[in-house]
Amino acid sequence: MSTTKKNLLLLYDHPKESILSTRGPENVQFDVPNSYLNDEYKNISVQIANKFGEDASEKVTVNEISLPPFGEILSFPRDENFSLFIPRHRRLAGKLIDIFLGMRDVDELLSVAVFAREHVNPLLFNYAFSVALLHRPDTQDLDVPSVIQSFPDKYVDSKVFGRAREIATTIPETSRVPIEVPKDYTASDLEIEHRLAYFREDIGVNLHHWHWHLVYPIEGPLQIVDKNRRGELFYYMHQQIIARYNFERFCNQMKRVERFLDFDEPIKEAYFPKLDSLVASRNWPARVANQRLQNLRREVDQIYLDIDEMKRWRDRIFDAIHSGVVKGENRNDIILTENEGIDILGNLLESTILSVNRAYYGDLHNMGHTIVSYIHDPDARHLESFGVIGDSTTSMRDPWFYCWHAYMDDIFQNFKSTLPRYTVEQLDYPGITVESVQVETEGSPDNVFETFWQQSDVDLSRGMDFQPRGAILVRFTHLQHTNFSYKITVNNQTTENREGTCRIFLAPKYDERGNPWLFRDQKTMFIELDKFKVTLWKGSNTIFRRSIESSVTIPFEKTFRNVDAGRPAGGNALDQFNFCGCGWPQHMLLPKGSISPFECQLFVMISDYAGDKIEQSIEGQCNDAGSYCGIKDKLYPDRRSMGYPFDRQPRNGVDTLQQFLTPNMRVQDVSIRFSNRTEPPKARN
Ligand code: CUO
Repeated sequence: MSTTKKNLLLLYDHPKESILSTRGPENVQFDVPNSYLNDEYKNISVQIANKFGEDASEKVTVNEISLPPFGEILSFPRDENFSLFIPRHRRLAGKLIDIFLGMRDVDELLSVAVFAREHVNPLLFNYAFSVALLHRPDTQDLDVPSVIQSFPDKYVDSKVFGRAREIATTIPETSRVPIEVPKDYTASDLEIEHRLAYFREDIGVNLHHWHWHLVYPIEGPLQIVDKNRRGELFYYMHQQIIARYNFERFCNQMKRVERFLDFDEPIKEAYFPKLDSLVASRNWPARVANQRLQNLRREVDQIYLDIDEMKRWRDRIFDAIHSGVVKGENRNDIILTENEGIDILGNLLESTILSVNRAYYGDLHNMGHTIVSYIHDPDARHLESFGVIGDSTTSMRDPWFYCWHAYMDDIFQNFKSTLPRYTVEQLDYPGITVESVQVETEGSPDNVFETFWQQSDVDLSRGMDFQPRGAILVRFTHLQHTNFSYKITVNNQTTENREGTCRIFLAPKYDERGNPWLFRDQKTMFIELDKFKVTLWKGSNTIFRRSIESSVTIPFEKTFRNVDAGRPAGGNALDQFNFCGCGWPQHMLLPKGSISPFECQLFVMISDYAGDKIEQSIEGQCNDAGSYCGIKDKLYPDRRSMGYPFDRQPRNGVDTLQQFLTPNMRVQDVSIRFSNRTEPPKARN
């Protein structure tokens, strides 16, 4: 990889500092054209460069090019908070992405990015630059740093930063010990919703959500927004988040999350994030319980939104679902078909620039995030910014996120209920029988999953500005499980070898009253654990699959990594490391379970590969976590509707999971046993 290319990644470090300061472990200094600097620095650039240059090991010359017009991008203040859910912000981001994508080569990109780095709001820069690096053909071999590296303040208790500054200035790097962040710092047990804080505030869960929205932008050049089945994936990925959240709630003796329903009712859920924004130099606003929505009149954000308008959008969307027809921009009818309808609906509800008629169906999902994020200051009279629910990098921390997305999911499920039921022929794989399913966890009885707490360290130093260099570690405590594997025996009674897709899901065995489920309720509780292709030889087959291979997750090291330490030098190991960052964190693959083992049902299905298959080569692509993230720049790797076979109402006569089964499916009772112990950090390799 060229040095220029690697230097692009240094622009992520110390986001508020001028580009003249040194950065990276090698203390690289950029030699920047004077015309690129802020007026304040132009006359003293030599002194500043010399001041930092004493420690610099390498100088990188940035070419002066004729810059494209930045226009209103520069009018967005550098110390404002930034959110993709706010139309003006996402419009500016779209323009900046366009500029970055338009640069002819990496040298030009570096040049324009250095200028932007110096003049553009750091959060806006970070988002647009990350989207550009993920999508430019010449930067595919770069590993976009996770957002926690640049903005740890979005993930770490604000109390930590005072201590971090003290350590950075007084304690030599070799003598530093990690700062421990307590597991429970945002609320007490008096707040019942706090039982779920370990899930909502998990770093990996939030980074997954941030990364998903980077890969699937709402706005920007069409070639990066218009991805294969992106509207459907918006539905499915968020549906799975709700299923996982509900599963965790059951494990904590709580009932399913109550979907948001009434725009006029007070919002019960409170949230006090205890985060400071280092960019805005303000704390993130909190929301007390029982606030009511109010119309937004925020000139500063150019948002004028009436609650009645949101109700009209909702009613039109329901009208479209019930009539099966969406009105296009020219009042033309667009049929919501069995297979593609969900994709149209996903883009329309979210909504993205792919919405078939944004003027009519509006911006329901994004504005839900926004209106609640400003509930404390709807007309900006207090000059306050938005709460964590208003930013895709932090929104999963807020309990109300799940109320809103349960509502979004309910709308999608409403549509799914109108679709034809799967027939036995669409589910069965004649001649293929799943004979047994077993979970093996080392040191445990068969069919028992094991969970516990684990500590892991993250380095904050690159996201901290105006202080001496050197790693500053914080130590988090998060959920973890013992690695396990599935052993599945399958009989192929046909006369030839066959191919299939093995689909593995997990759901609670009982509902919140302790009663067995009706299929129509249980089907939305299934969380996907894995999906992979299998070859079935004639006769008996035994399939082994390890939990770390899951098609849902990215490896543990991707979430808790130090980009420099432990990074392989090259070859296959580097390829493995360079998977894209989108994916559910491996440490959250399983729900927490409970001390007296939590009873679940593991569902395994082998579907006929002829109906699943997508013709494409995914060699060398990020394909680590295709189930929730797709495969970058490729078709979604499964032709069936996302969520198959649980995405439809069951055929007539099927009331229970047992009745739903065809011979190529099997259900195994399993349990998740939680041990309330805390393991020390895994040794870094
Ligand atoms: Cu991911 Cu609402 O879309 O947060």
